Amino acid sequence: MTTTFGNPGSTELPMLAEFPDDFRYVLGLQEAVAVGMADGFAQASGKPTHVNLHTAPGVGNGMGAIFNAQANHSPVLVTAGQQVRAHITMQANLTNRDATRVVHPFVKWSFEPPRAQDVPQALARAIHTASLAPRGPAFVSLPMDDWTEEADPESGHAVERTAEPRMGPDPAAIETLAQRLNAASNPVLVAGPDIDAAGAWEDAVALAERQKLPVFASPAPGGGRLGFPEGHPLFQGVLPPAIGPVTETLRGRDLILVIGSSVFPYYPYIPGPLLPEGASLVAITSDPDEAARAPMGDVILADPALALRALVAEVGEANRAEPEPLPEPSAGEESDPMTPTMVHNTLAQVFPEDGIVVLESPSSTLALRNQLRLSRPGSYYFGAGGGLGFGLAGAIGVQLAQPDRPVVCVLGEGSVQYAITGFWTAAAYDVPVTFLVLRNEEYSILKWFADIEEVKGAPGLDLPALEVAKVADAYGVASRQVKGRDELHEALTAAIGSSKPELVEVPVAPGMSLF
Ligand SMILES: Cc1ncc(C[n+]2csc(CCOP(=O)(O)OP(=O)(O)O)c2C)c(N)n1
Repeated sequence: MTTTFGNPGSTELPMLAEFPDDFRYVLGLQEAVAVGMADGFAQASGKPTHVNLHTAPGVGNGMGAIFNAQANHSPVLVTAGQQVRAHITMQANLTNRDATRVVHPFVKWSFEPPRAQDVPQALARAIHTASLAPRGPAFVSLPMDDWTEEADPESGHAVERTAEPRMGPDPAAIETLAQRLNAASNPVLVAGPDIDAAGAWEDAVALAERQKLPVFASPAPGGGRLGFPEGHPLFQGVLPPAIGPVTETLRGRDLILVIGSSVFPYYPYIPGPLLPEGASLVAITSDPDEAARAPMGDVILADPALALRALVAEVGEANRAEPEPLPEPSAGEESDPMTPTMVHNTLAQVFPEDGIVVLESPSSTLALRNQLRLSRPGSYYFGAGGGLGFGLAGAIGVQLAQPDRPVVCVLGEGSVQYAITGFWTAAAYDVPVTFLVLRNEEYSILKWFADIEEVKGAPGLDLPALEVAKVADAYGVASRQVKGRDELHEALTAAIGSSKPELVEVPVAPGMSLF
């Protein structure tokens, strides 16, 4: 861990004193951005990542992003400065009162060391906690006078130990599952985000091909990463996110195998039976909480990669008919302004083989997935928690962790606002993300939800004249406003090829785009 994201205050300065030359500090101008960058970096590097926040108000600003990091299963070590120990009991100014309680529901562990000498061990424990399944943020509050104390000479043991995170499945459970798969007449695989995090793409493909399984991606709102190549002939699309429609989509299946996903990240509430008639469900997850809270189905608790490898070794070649592949994506009708579908179709034409998408354009999520059909591991990051702000900030972290792969961050102009100061960090640190902003002058997805929820007359859903390109320019990110397919094609090609962060803003027709 040699990269620290953060926003400093007086309570953090002692920690940053004599900052080592072989570490790098990446400044976020607001804590939600610092945490979002750390989240993206942690996911794209696969390594625990440090973010340092300013005592109570800084932690408060970061909370939405800590919530997102938890939903993303992102191994983030969150530290925050604290008043000097002699000041805490009298609650002097800037004391982080109940420091460990505030973040509690959004982290796996929150702690303030009882003695200065315990700081190294507390940090080591937090890093291991964040890195073990299910991965997620851990928090340590650090009184600012601890940094001048001598560490316990024995603390090196705590810091140097390793904890191998992968747990294998029960072989008997895998054998039973293999028998169920072999015996099923119409099984299906639902691939979730933790397949990507576990590095298990090839294993998921091997299982699907061997068993001729049609594959769906787990529902988009909670599917922060892709668990299966979306251009593969067995890929059948993204499951809808609500109870009734999931069951409708899976009707006729007798065995539903879910790997690396909660069952399921439902939203909105559209009731219905949890399973189609005659179907049973088995989920494989490394998260005991996901295992416990699933409303139906059996669970095997294990690392998705190890479980998939064990299963592939156990199942036979199936003799089933392969499903029809999805039809080729169509760009749809020309219009002025363009549809989001046409925008993503244009992006697909210029999108590099090794490109990465970080997505936060709520009303065009499914259109982007369908048009790009990303088919390489580690190519897609989406805020699984649903809190806006992950996209812009996370993209900067992803690009810093993957400097050799071009990152395209696709944003709605509303979503941009939750992490807008991230533009400064991208410019100041020369992080060459391409930002593509879809400008529809409204919160399109909320209008769509209003229809579903039969809400009429809700205020606050329009965004007239929100000048993202001009604001990004002011932060130092070179920006262009383009219109139509040719201009967009040309601007995206230039921005993706550039070694600097650049932004392309394009007006789009409002409304939900599903394809
Ligand atoms: C932190 C946070 N606040 C509010 C919301 C509610 N919300 C969900 S989508 C959305 C609108 C996003 O607008 P925009 O990025 O322009 O995308 P569009 O819906 O137009 O595609 C809002 C406000 C949220 N998800 N997260």
